Amino acid sequence: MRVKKIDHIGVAVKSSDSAIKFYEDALGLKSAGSETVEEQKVTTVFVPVGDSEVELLESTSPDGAVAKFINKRGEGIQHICFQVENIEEALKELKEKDVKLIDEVPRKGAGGRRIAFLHPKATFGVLIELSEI
Ligand code: CMX
Repeated sequence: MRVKKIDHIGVAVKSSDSAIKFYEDALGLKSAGSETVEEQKVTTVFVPVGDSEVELLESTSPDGAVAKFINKRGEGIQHICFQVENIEEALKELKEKDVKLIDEVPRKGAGGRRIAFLHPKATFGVLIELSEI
């Protein structure tokens, strides 16, 4: 598999409106609009930063993964996303290497991208997302 770059860093927030204000007013960045991904019970706001992005994540439901994360750990970095050349090939290779996967087949993420998560228990406590553009 080939990891091309850090695509984005996902940050779990209680209110994306408040968080956007900080990124725009304090840091001078510009958000690229929001999108709700119903399947993941989350509203995402991407904030481009150079060649990478910050993804603000607000849960749409108290039982969503992001709401559960905030309840347990508070707001903060929820995942790191690596952009890969070929997501099926990457998942196949990781499975062969016995890496615990959350998604054995890609699912649909924000922007219609194909994504898959690796389990944080297998990745030294960091939820890793793979994404293929
Ligand atoms: N980073 C690191 N560790 C995490 C974590 C995260 N984001 N989320 C959960 N964990 C840890 C928990 O702390 C817990 O550890 P302990 O057993 O030591 O207490 C363990 O993983 C299991 O967590 P849980 O709360 O008991 O179980 P969940 O039902 O919340 O499942 C997970 C956890 C990772 C499998 C689930 O959140 C998941 O499938 N995540 C992938 C999807 C996702 O996060 N989508 C949101 C992002 C949307 C996007 O970018 O498009």
